[in-house]
Amino acid sequence: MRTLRLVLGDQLTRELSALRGVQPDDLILMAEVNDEASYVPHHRKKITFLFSAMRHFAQSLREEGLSVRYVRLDDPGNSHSLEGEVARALGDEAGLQRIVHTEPGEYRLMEIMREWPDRFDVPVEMRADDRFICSHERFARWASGKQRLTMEYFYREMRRETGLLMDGDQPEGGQWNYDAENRKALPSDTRLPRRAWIEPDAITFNVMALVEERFPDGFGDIEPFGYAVTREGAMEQLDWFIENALPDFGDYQDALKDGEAFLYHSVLSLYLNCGLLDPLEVCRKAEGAWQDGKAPLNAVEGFIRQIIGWREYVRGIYWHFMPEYLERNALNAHRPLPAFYWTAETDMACIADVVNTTRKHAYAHHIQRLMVTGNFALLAGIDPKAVNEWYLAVYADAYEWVEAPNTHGMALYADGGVMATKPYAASGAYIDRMSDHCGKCRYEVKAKTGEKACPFNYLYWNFMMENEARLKGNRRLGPILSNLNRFSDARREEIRGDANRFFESIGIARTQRKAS
Ligand code: FAD
Ligand code: DLZ
Repeated sequence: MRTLRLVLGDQLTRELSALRGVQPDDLILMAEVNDEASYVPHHRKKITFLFSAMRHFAQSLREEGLSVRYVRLDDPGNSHSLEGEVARALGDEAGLQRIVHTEPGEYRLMEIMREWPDRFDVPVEMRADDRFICSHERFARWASGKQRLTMEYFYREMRRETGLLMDGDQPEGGQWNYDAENRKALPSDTRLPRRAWIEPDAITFNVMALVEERFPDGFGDIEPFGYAVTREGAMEQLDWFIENALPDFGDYQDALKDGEAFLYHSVLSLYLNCGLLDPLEVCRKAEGAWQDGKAPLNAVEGFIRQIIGWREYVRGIYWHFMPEYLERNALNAHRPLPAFYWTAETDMACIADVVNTTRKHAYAHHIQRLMVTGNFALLAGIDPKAVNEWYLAVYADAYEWVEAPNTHGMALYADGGVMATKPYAASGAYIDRMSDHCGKCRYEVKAKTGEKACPFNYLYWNFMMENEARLKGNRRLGPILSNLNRFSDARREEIRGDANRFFESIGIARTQRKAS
């Protein structure tokens, strides 16, 4: 039966369920469309990366002798929606008798695709996305009847099921989790490994020109471009990481350093999320490095936990709780996103550094996302919808299934505690301990209030004051709220005054956090 097989931009693997059983006379459809390229104002490097990876993947399928209909963004006749392109392919190509595709990674597209059996005159088969270790059914089984969906327990089940770092039914080394060893600040004389970036080829240069022409005012630098856009390139990046950065990944996982975007992080999420790398193969390579004595257990366990633990868990949370999940706003946060999330024009050195990194690379590492821009948005009470849109737009690895639980749940606590047992709120002292930003900042991290004080300091207490009633039942915040309880009215007034003046100065005082 001649089949139309749709492959999305984040489904670039020959192992994709939609390609299983593909025949030479089938037609594989891939399409660059405005609906996908513009549903948030994507970073221009993200679009460049994905279009180039799509074009390379299409080329590899053709080299295999398969037939591919590849629609470019500037092709005349492009309908600019995935549904429109499926309809056009069915109209233009004779003899297509069914449609096969793999479920999408975002709820908004799932809603559209669920309607396809009624939209098209041929049968439509939507297959599960089995690039993940944990299926939707498996996650639902795990979650069923639990009061708290604790990542650590989910992770242990994934360890048992994959056999990764297992010695029989016990964890290698006797512990499941070595996080306590993984919280070191970076010594000032550290020589970071030099990344081996990949030179753009002709396909990537063409895409760069297209993106420049179509998105002239879009956010983010297109050049220099050094990301891999093929499976082979992504494998090289994986090998580089295992050899050069994995051994120190654990120790400095939480560190921040001014001007250094990557430290010992893998920079593999963009490849994992679009299909160029497979999560299990990545974990097995890391495990192999430990077995060969090339990387310590705290590093390898920490790295594997991010992938078979956090990555699988957030996907489970997303599909388990959508669509209601993103409607939640547990802390009733309504201030608009400050302009400096796009411009980097702020005197807060830590935020300027993360936004600059983001603009350059469409990348920031986890602690930058969580404890700098995420923490600021939490403390300042920024509307979760605006924050989610920003994170979904600016990172090359961002798709809603992974972005939303991390942002909405972990960083903003907007889900009311599904992901985190308490808000990840931190004052300037945390950033000072984990980074060298504060020494370069015009604000004083040791000052708690006043014009020179680090805004994270008074915003921290202002956040606790604004949410005192909402959070008072949270036992993990007990000591902090008891401390707040002892603040005099004058001290509270001073903090509130500093916070309001600061909100005024960055142009976000108009919409206040609404009373609970
Ligand atoms: P490493 O630090 O080297 O970690 C290894 C791998 O583990 C990553 O490649 C990634 O696949 C996985 N991983 C690590 N942490 C997480 C996590 N919390 N959730 C899911 N996977 C994880 N990750 C995305 O892939 N896409 C996003 O859109 C995204 N948005 C985020 C938004 C916020 C507010 C926060 C706090 C985190 C977000 N993350 C997101 C998770 C994490 O920050 C990135 O996966 C990580 O920074 C990617 O860089 P890396 O490949 O160097 O990761
Ligand atoms: C992110 C993205 C972009 C920028 N452009 C396209 C595109 O033109 N065509 C396409 O098939 N996919 C694109 N994507 C990825 C999709 O947005 C992604 O498949 C969905 O968000 C589901 O995860």
